[in-house]
Amino acid sequence: SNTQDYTEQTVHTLPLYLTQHAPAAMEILEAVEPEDLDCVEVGDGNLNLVFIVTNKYKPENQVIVKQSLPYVRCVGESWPLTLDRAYYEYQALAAQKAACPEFVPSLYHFSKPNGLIVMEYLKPPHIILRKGLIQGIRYPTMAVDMGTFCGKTLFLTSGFALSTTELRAKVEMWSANSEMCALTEQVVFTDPYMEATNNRWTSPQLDDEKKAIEDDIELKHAAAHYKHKFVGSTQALIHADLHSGSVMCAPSPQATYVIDPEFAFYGPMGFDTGAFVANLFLAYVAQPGHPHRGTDYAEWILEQIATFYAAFERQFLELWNDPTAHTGFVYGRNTLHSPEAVARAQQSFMKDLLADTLGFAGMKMLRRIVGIAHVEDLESIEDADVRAQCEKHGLALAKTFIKTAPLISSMDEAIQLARSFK
Ligand code: ADP
Ligand code: SR1
Ligand code: MG
Ligand code: MG
Ligand code: MG
Repeated sequence: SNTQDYTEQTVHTLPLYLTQHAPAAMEILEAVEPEDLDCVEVGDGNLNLVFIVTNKYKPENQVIVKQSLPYVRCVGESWPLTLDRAYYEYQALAAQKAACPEFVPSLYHFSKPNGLIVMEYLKPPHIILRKGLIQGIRYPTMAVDMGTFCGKTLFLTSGFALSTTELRAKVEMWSANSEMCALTEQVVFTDPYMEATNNRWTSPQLDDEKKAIEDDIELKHAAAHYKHKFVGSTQALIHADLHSGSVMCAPSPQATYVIDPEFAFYGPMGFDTGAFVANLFLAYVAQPGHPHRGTDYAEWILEQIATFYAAFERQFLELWNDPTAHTGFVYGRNTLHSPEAVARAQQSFMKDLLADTLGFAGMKMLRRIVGIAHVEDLESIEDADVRAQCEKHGLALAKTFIKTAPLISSMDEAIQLARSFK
């Protein structure tokens, strides 16, 4: 990507930038002059800058500005990364908003050369779901909302809704987000299975576990299968970073929003459903490190996994059964129309999708325990021995999912495995 026309924004430069280049954002802010605006930088993700911009005179008028840096924020300038990720994030937010408007923030401005997006500010009491889970908050509709989001976005961007020609055009466009895919290929599918300087784990408690991963041919064989599928499958426009840090929720009235789809591309549906359940399973295995929540909060998390997946399947099949939504070539209605044929197609497709979900979930759990980027659910456990116990539980579950996903017959069975591995 081209950094020639790029200016990294600061809290001091952003007011003038918005005044000169982002009229729609200024209209939302109801502001005219740079002096009307206050900015703070609040980014807590691994990659980018995020600013909250406020109209000083009408403090309820606020927007979010997200800007790509020409490198990976949590590593530094030694790991360059394309500014174009903002372009794919903007396009993915627009596509997800079209498929599922209720759970996606509104967009106000985009600059490709500056890698900069202005969008709706999700105000407090909205917080990042991961932080809510760490606080022990129970969200009444979050799991159903996320199932609905995945069901709509994955079905409606896939060959279930598109012709072969339409799908190929989308695949071509999204294939260019390859630098972001390459990052995932490295940090999720490769580095955790070998000696790599980026890897990190609770040491010495997990030293033997890490070595065992590198020596486990069956595990590495299965991991290679999922890497191949990640690279080769073009099922749907996937978010591709759908962890609990990419979801913002308010508790009551409950609201749910999905943010941060900068890794989006045409990939396997199970990578999104798998990422989401992986992060709930990680929150679950972390519970002994957060004892004041009590065991019933751990059970509540497991219930959310079941509720999410049931809502996802319900939404997906509802669209499949609707002739105005199922207009694409996959299991096309021209040849498969008898109730028996449809039932058979639905059963076999959903079985394969469950296996992908669990396999990718295992991959996403394992990388968060021995790879470069960890999760706060586990990192916030200060006692290293307690944390290592939780991480061992997570690794055992992850390895079982990676090696045996096609043999696990339901999400309830996967949840039962999580309970039994304690
Ligand atoms: P990164 O790509 O660096 O992970 P994110 O898009 O996840 O960046 O944003 C980082 C943080 O900024 C989020 O964890 C959240 O706290 C805050 N944030 C991002 N977008 C919004 C938004 N639309 N409304 C409110 N807060 C947001
Ligand atoms: C350098 S790895 C950083 C990670 O953070 C992003 O949100 C993705 O999950 C990526 O793998
Ligand atoms: Mg993020
Ligand atoms: Mg991101
Ligand atoms: Mg992840």
